[in-house]
Amino acid sequence: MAEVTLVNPPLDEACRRLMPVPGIPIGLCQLAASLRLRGHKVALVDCQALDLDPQAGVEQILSLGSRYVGFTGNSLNIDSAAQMAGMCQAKGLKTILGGVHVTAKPTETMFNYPQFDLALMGEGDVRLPDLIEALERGKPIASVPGAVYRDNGNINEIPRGAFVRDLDELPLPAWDLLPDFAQYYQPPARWEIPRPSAILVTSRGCPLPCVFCNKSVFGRQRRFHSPRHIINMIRHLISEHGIKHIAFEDDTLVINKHHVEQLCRGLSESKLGITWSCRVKSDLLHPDLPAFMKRAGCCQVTMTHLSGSQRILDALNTKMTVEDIEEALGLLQKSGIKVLGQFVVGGFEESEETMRESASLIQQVPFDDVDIQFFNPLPGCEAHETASLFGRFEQDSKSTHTHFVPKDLSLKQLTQGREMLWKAHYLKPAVFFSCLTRRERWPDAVQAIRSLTLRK
Ligand code: B12
Ligand code: SF4
Repeated sequence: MAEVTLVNPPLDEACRRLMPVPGIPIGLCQLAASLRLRGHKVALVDCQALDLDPQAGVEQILSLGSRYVGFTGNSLNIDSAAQMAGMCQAKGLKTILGGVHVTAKPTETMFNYPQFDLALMGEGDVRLPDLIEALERGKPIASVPGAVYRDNGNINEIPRGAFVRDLDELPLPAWDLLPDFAQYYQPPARWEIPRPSAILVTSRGCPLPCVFCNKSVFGRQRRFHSPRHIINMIRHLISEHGIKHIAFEDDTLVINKHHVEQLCRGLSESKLGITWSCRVKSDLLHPDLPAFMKRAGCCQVTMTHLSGSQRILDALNTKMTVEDIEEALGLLQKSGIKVLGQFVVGGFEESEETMRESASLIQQVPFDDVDIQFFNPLPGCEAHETASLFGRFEQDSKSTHTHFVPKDLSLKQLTQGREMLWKAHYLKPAVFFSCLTRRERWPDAVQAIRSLTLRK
């Protein structure tokens, strides 16, 4: 019988459509490993991977017979987490919340969601085992740094302790608690990434000032797993789960040139026979790195937070220039690495003109693929606090989704702008032809044909 069940709550339908591939809940795997290290029995229910609605998720939790149930919650699944917690609470389980949403807004979250008995702010690696042991031994909750709890109608926040200083001291994530990798966590076939693949996050904290970034959990100081530890994790994933590809989801893997060089050297020397991909912020890519990365097995890079308008890049304080984007793309492709351009529309100061600038950049430069996301200033980032100065939040009439709509645009114009960016990519003759001729890219072809029917 598991003593603690950790839960990844479902996203609503609208978010699922935006993010069709479930990501591995790395935080929960990491917490499960830390709990096990301290002798606790743990189970994990990933509602996103198993496509469980709250009711079905709770049935699974109850069947595991735990006394404690820990939910991870971001701002997009906090409601479903609370719905599940309410059902668990009614059955006498102690419900605990952690993750990015409650860390950003602790008192407000506990006030709005009485379904959670307790919460923990920040990194839970050391603190969640501390909390479970305090509960088991009847010790005061106030003795646990980062705890948030109710006391006589008040909500108390205990100051957080220090960050985990040496990430290598953490145990390997408990990937064994997840449902089968090959079945549940695979990227779309059109990305042509070797399968099965797994996500890794190998660093925490970021000193940079992008206004849409929530740094509440990990702070501003960059901490890295050593290349040796990263290679150990990969070896384990290969031997236990047959992994053939690693997607490094760190926002800024390339922030430290020396670290990337060492990692690449380690990957090359250990001859693991895998490929890998990562995310790159264009201005941080040192010109020497792409060749190194390619030799070490990097086959694809996602260039993040893009806009073709300098005005938007500046308004979001990305510190990037349009030239940085063009230069990074050229360097990566010259080294034989495919590039996915991840554009954001609807940022502060977005207008029809700035969206046309993005469409024009997409037309002019040869991204291998693009992804277009709506800007979403969620709780915990600077942009959430200043959003009302630059626009408003509007409900999408076709879903429960809320969009940020900048001052100079209507929601319809914003949606049309996003279509215009898709169209700029998919209607390029080379891209359109490759969509039609390769079966795995047929969903892209459908997207392209849809964008042909776009009415302005
Ligand atoms: C990797 C990543 C992804 C990956 C993998 C996500 C996953 N399932 O783990 C992918 C690409 C799939 C992804 C998708 C999305 N992501 Co994301 N992602 C990240 C990133 C860069 C790192 C997260 C991570 O794995 N960290 C490593 C692990 C160890 O940390 P962790 O999960 O936070 O867990 C620690 C603590 O939070 C805490 N904790 C967590 N859960 C619990 C539970 C309990 C009970 C306790 C006590 C403690 C606790 O302890 C853990 C260990 O220390 C963060 C950036 C960031 N700074 O956090 C954004 C971030 C979390 N993502 C974000 C968003 C918005 C999304 C999407 C909605 C984006 C989209 N539009 O598609 C989706 C939805 C995700 C989902 N499935 O619900 C936002 C969330 C903002 C917010 N206010 O909610 C962040 C903060 C980025 C940002 N904008 O600032 N994401
Ligand atoms: S978005 Fe990425 S680069 Fe910008 S502050 Fe956040 S982690 Fe750092």
